Amino acid sequence: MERTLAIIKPDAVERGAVGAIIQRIETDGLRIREMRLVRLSKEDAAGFYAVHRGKPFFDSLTDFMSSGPIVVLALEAPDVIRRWRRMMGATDPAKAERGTLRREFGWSVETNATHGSDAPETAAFELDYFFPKPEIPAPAKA
Ligand code: 3AN
Repeated sequence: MERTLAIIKPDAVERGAVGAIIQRIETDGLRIREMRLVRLSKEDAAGFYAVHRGKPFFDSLTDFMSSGPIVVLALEAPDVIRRWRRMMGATDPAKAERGTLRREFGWSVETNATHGSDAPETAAFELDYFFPKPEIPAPAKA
């Protein structure tokens, strides 16, 4: 069993696509283990996208990711990292295959509706960034 961090980005939340995207997740058999609506500060976005610091699109990307609420989810399923990325499609919605979320809900290479971790190491970092510990603690021993 594997976990990944999925984000419904500000453009998709603004467009009212949260329900449609979550329905796709459930229909595809991915389990939602955690889910929250959050609003990132620019600093939060910079921390999350630290691997992209120094790239030409970093400033604009962190502006965009802090421009409105996002939905963060911990998804669980066998091979979920690859499966969720396949559901999202290519980074550029214009190049994403028909039927993928970015093709359907994305607008540009930056405002591309969804995010998904790209490897087990990044999934571990990204899941911990938003869900550092279980929100509801395990029950105390009786
Ligand atoms: P992916 O999300 O498909 O793994 P990455 O990791 O290359 O793509 O990029 C992370 C995010 O940075 C993308 N989801 C997109 O929002 C933004 N991004 C990537 N490349 C560009 C670009 N050339 N111009 C603007 N934003 C970009």
